[in-house]
Amino acid sequence: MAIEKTFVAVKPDGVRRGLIGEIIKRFEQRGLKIVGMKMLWADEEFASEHYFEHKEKPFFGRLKEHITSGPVVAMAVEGADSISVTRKIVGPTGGDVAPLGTIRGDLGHMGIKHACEKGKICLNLVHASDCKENAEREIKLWFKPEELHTYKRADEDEVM
Ligand code: IDP
Ligand code: MG
Repeated sequence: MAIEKTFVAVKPDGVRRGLIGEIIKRFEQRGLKIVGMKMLWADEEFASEHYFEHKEKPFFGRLKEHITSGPVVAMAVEGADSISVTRKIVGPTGGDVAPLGTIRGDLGHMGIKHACEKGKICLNLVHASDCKENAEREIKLWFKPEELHTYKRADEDEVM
């Protein structure tokens, strides 16, 4: 078990649906620590950098269009194995296949396109880094060093 930092964002569809608090709660209640947080509206160049691993994908243009369509709540999330734990909390990419209990499974809205279909971007509310390399790269992209904080959660001392 390693203490890691990872990057999580409430995407514009999550912000527009009024789910910022509900989404943040899921990470906090699991014991993860928010060590950086801000709202910002990415432009196309920034979006290209964030999603650079998808630049050859047919949906790259639509992906950038979506992430730049409104403000994003960006977070640096710290905790034991936080990269894999946040991915578990978020659930698989398609909201239609994501299990109940995950953010995408619980909050996927049947009236809004949340399945990953060809030619569409699935509106799945949240982003979470998928590996250590991307977590480090994404935190560096979204946060200045002085925007990341070190503090103790009250429950950290409760562990025997
Ligand atoms: P992830 O967010 O679960 O890590 P990625 O494969 O990194 O999924 O894709 C980034 C985002 O691009 C997804 O969250 C989703 O919004 C969108 N996306 C991924 N694959 C597809 C697809 O096949 N069709 C439509 N949208 C997709
Ligand atoms: Mg991804």
